[in-house]
Amino acid sequence: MSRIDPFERVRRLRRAADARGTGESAGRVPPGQSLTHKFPVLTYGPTPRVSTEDWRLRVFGLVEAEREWDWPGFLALPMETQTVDIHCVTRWSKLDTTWTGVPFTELLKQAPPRPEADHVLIHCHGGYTTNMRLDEMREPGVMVAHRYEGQPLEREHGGPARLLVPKLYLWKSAKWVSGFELVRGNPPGFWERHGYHMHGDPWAEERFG
Ligand SMILES: Nc1nc2c(c(=O)[nH]1)N[C@H]1C(S)=C(S)[C@@H](COP(=O)(O)O)O[C@H]1N2
Ligand SMILES: [Mo]
Repeated sequence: MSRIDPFERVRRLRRAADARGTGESAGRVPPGQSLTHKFPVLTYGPTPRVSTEDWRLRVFGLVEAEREWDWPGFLALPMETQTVDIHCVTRWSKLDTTWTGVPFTELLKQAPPRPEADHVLIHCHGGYTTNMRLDEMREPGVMVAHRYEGQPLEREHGGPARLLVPKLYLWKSAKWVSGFELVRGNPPGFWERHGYHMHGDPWAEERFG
């Protein structure tokens, strides 16, 4: 016989249904993922320490004109705030996370890609890299985020600023981002060289290459 009171039992069943994506979160949890209300930190290697004084962001490679922003210059760019679900390949998903940042398309306006460019290799302080298709980098929602839930982005989550690519697994959302290199061809980034999928769509479970 269960000693759990019936209301607690219902709450537990609801939470379990949510974690499977069958409750209120139905249709929002990709296959093989579970919901978390925490915000786990996943970093390979040491956590870089980047002051806003030293911070720079470059767009370079196959562009008509290279551009570099310092922190005040970056903050002067047009900003957006969006609420999105995020999905980590280690099988957690988190719903309704709110981010503020500069849409990637705003950076491209000042550093237009050359016609032959078709991918972007993303560089970070600390050496992490990841690769993206240029057409997907232009999609709404792709931003260099510097605020999370209305607060400055914490260092462990990529502060001062990180890339956010909500529709792909979170390893594409490079923390402590320092540069976008426009390239032709699709050079694998750090995790892509270590067996992760070249694309990383959570709905197609593109986990491993
Ligand atoms: N520079 C850098 N960016 C990174 C990583 C990293 O190790 N270094 N890890 C990636 C991985 S695998 C994930 S799942 C997310 C985790 O972001 P979080 O620590 O804010 O949850 O950051 C991604 N961006
Ligand atoms: Mo990850």
